Amino acid sequence: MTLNVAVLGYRFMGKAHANALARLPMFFPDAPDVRRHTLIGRDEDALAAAADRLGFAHTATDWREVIDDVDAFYNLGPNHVHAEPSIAALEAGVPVLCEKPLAPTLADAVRMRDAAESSDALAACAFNYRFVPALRYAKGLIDDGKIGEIRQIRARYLQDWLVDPDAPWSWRNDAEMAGSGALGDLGAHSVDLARFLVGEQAGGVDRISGHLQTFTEERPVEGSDETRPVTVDDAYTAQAEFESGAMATFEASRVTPGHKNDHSVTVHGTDGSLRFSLERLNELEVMTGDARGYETVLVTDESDPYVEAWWPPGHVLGWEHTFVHENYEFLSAVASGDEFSPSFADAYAVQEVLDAIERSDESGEWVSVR
Ligand code: SOE
Repeated sequence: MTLNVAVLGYRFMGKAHANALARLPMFFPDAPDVRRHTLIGRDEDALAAAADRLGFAHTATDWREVIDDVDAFYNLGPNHVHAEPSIAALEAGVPVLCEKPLAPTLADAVRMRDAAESSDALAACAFNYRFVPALRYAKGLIDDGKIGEIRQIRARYLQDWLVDPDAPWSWRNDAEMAGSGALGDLGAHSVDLARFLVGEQAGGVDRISGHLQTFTEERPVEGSDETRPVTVDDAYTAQAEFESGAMATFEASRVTPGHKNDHSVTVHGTDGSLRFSLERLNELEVMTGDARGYETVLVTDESDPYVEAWWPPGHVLGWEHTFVHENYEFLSAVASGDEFSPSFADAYAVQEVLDAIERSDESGEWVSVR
């Protein structure tokens, strides 16, 4: 069976997913046969060049013309174009893989969650960090009770690309298009990972207190003398309580000098701790039992669920491999009819937390997530 895939968006995420689709037949021979069918975008010239480079057979400037012709639809556009095409695809029974965060607003996320619930097609959200082997290994340790009962989670995602006040304005600085800033772009990953790692044991996030800050109020528009207002946060912090009583702190920023893509997650239980940093993604720091400190486990041996597909143990993987694993799992589920997570329901649960953080910032008080 060949799955024809249409992809909306051809920049950063378009490249990451097209690379993944191209790698599948080389490294995952049991993956369904996939055809990069149509690349969708608005600028015809740029689109044609991207389709050529990324290996797509066709291009289209309107997603409506494509959805009925394909077996899966990837929505990799800016956040404000997540809802309408994804809902239309699900209504047509076409499986969707949508980039994160699910939507710019909770209201859009509700519509997307509902469309997914009423459709027989798979609705997946592309939280690629769930497919880092070290984090899958960490989840296995937590589920096996190796660190005991979960008490504390700390997730921090720091970048620096907006430190310079003259860094150009983009849709990511606009509340209408992006929803929020560091919160939705980066915080969504942290909240999803916390749910992935400890959700089974700790339940959902119950209540939260959050704070958002914008340090640069306007930014220059590239290629003109104009400036535009920044209507999203540059950074956020939050403290949360899970249903089990476990405590979490979340933090993200796009204005932290010296941090390029520094996502770190620490989990403490009654019997041990786990520590992960995206900057050392082949490793997991593990402290269990009577050990007096963390041991660094190189997750490129039999503990890596994808090791067979790649290189001999010890030959490290990178950021792009997370997309290959994600595409492998998603398309395999499309072909087999199996479940896939993270689903739209998972992404909606993340969106509820993001929304609660904004509500808390506005009210200056702790708020309940539901
Ligand atoms: C930009 O901040 C960005 O590309 C995010 O949008 C991604 O989700 C993250 O993985 C890397 O940084």
